[in-house]
Amino acid sequence: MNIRYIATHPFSDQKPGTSGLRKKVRIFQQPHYLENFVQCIFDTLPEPAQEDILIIGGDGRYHNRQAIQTILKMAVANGFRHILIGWHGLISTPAMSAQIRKYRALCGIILSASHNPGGPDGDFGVKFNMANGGPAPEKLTHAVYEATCAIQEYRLLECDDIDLDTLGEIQINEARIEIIDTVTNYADFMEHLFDFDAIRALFKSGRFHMLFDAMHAVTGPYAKELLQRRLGAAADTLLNAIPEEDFGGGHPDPNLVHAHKLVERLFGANAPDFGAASDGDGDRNMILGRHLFVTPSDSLAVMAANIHHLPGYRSGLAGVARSMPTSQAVDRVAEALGVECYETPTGWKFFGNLLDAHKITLCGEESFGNGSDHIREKDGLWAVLFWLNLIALRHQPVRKIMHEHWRRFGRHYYSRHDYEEVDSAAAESLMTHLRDQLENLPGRRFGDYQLRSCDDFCYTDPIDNSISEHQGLRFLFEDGSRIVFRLSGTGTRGATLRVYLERYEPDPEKHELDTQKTLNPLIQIAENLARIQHFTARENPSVIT
Ligand code: VG1
Ligand code: CO
Repeated sequence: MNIRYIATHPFSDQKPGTSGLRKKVRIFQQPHYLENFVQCIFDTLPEPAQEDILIIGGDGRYHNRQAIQTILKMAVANGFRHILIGWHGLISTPAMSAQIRKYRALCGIILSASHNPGGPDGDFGVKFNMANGGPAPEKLTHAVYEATCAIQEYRLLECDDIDLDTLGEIQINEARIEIIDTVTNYADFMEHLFDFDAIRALFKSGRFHMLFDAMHAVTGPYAKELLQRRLGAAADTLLNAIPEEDFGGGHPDPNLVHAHKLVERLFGANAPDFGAASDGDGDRNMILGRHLFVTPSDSLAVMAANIHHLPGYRSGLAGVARSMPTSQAVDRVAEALGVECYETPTGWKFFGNLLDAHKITLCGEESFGNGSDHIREKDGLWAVLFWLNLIALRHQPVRKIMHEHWRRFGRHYYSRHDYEEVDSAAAESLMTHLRDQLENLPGRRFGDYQLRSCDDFCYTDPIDNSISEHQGLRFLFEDGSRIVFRLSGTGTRGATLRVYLERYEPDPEKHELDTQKTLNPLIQIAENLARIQHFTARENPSVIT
């Protein structure tokens, strides 16, 4: 084998964030940059045995194909003998998780910066997932980071690029490379979880119209197979279903701001019954009813309350989990059902142990992520199918489902205010300013709100007892309202401050209020506590979801 040992030098900025390593494309295009990081992943994993499988794929963004060729050549040089690659280089993050589990692979590498924009001036990223199908735990990402600080050499096989567009097998020296159809695999898998007959009947009735916005990203082919071919949705159901390297110049983040064209259709005249969207790598979802936005936190709660109706989940819930900033709506459902509700730090990697130990069936994050024990990632299209199945079974529109839910459990008004690309030092100062006040604030009154407690969230994993500190500052009020502050770990420029606001409303007469208005007193308290305008020099958030 013609393996080259290439001398390199460490880059100081290869610390993985909330979900893999994310940087500007131009940073990844520097000589040795991608190679260093990938070599450090291989160096941190155990030496691959003959039968160990590696899976590679990405969300189709600019630089995806080239990175796959490089990683493939490095993988063979590092001893992998069986490598699976997504057809056309594409694998959504949830499909990757499903493939790792299906083929019992050792690990997977996903080329994606998720919901961040793509193209030559956009972002690129590398996520790596372990044998359970989930993101590498912190212990491993730390080890990879340490390796990146010392790396001197990486291994690369000298060979031609392979053809990513033809399904089938290729042999490179002793290594077997397979181009696989993850769309068919994933769709087959979904058929076991949901009642496809009921959903087909819903579409066939002719009285139900939906729109799905793939945002020019990876879920297009999956949505086409599932919604149109297998479930019979109308041809005009899919928007932006062809993956593009720059996501059509857009920002593939399924929220009220970036998916605004879809939102306008759902809030306009002759609105369809149901709308949904997913992000760059297909793990996020947004759910819309006619003239209604379902917050991801509410979506999680509705799922928890209804999951036992669905074929794949007849045995009900073992427990649930939510990331700390996610609203407490699901906590109320868990309480009513008598199951445990776990509160974890932000990022899907913290759900892995709970899922593997069968402590939870369902989990979610406020950031448009829901998922279950079917895989170890959040899953955008799974969430869409969940809602379709629910609508089909209950014969109710989204609005009715939500109203009944709120009547039973109360409503958690919820919003996240993001201040993007602010000065990093200023953002750190704001957090320090808040941290310095933590001790003195409990018991203090802010208008109608009395502060019960506040802390810097620290998580002890109940399965392996690992500790994760500084996961966000939370302020809890006597009536159950909350304000949470944290800095994003996925941005690629400056810092992003996230302010999470939540207020509980038990009174059904008050379940149709305007979210921002009803949260306004808390928004003012957040400003008082954190002096956001002073530190960020911004008058308003850049994104409100
Ligand atoms: C964000 C979200 C977090 C999510 C992460 C990865 O992280 O807040 O909930 O798990 O993105 O999602 P941060 O650190 O920027 O807040 V994805 O779809 O980008 O893999
Ligand atoms: Co994503």
